[in-house]
Amino acid sequence: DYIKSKLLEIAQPKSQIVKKLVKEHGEKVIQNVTMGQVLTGMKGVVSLLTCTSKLDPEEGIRFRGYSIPELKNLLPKIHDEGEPLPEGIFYLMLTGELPTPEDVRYISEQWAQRAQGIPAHVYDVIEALPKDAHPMIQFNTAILAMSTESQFRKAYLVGMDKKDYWDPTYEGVMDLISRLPAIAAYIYRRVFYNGDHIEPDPSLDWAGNLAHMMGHDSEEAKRLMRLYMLIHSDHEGGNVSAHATHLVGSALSNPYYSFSAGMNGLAGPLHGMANQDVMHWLNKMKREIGCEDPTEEQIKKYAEETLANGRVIPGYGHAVLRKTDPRFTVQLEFANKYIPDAPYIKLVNKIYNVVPDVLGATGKVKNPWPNVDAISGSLLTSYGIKEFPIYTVLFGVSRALGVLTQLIWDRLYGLQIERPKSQNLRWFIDKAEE
Ligand code: FCX
Repeated sequence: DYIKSKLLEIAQPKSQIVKKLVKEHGEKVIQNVTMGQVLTGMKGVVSLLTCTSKLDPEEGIRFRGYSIPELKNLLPKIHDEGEPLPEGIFYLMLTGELPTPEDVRYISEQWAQRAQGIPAHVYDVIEALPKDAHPMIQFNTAILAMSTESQFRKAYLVGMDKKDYWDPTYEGVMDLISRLPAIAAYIYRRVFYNGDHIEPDPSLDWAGNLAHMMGHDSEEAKRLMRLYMLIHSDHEGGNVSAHATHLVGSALSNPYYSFSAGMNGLAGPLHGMANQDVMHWLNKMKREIGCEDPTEEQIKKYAEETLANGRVIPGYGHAVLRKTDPRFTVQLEFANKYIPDAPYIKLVNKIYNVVPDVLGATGKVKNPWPNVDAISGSLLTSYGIKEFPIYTVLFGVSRALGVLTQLIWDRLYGLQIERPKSQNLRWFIDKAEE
């Protein structure tokens, strides 16, 4: 695997730098932390080393220095008009370098081959769950069930030098990522299409195959899936799914355990589940107002009622971003280009005209702008993927690319177990009085 030798070459000097920083600058104070930050979710506290992507509050995400619009031009595609292949962003996050079309093809082939190794018991475990168990329960159970395959644990038991941890981690990550589309599609067809499953097409790319196995075989649906898989792949290190994966991984838990932890976090309504909740919110609004095409005035009233009832407006707000999420913008551009008249897209536009003012008027919401989830479900629905409960699973398939790449780097850097300090309430009260 030439990617492995390349990765080791790139990583060796970097892991030396990390060791040197710890040794020679370990005492350097890098930040003051306030009581407010600790008691409101540690926002802004620099406490993680993440190399795959970086989030700027104003500009949004950059993957290894490249913004989404830049990557749309720079990453290899199947069709000139189409979207970049997620294999390319994986390569970029892994190596820090832009891939050639050959690199992307190599990863596509690797994943298609590795995907064939899903053990039979994984499907048995899924089948043992009730059909109406939320797809995220089924997805996560399947991920855990696959940890029987972990090369890391086997190598660890045999006895492995610390500096080699990254190698079985890489193998596990490649296997895991390769198998997620088939598992997601299996759950989708099980729950919504009576278990009428579709075989993978090994000639297709990773995201195209996911659309194919879900039964959405048009080139348009594949194109959307490539975009979706690209933009959800990473959001630096502190978001719940990335941080949970990293934290659990710091105990040397194998990639399956670590990723499963991240996916449990993604299933929360303030994180990845928001993409499904947006659709519930929209549809409830249409039902309550009693029409398919509510006016902006009606939407405003409904949004105000949501807040008055002590609920959040899903798809809006962000812990770091302070502007419209570029992941929202790129999806809106896609929708405006290909399906401008789709009723759900019209509704998304209207909500965008109204909700930021409603949230701004509360005086407490730090970011009244839409995030990635405000439109992703409407786009999927408009392309025929109408089963909302699968949306967070799709988010999870994509998120694997970033958080698992970072897990490999955690090993390459030789990062230690994570163990921050906690204090009881008395300690905080005493601090306040100091
Ligand atoms: N609707 C209503 N209230 C909101 C809100 C929203 N969309 N966004 C923030 N607020 C409220 C918070 O609940 C908090 O209220 P409190 O003081 O009574 O506890 C207050 O405004 C300040 O919160 P703020 O600092 O702006 O936001 P946080 O960093 O605490 O939370 C999230 C960020 C994303 C969790 C929050 O904006 C939210 O709940 N949004 C709706 C759910 C959502 O869309 N999540 C997906 C986010 C993301 F893109 C993803 O992970 O997929």
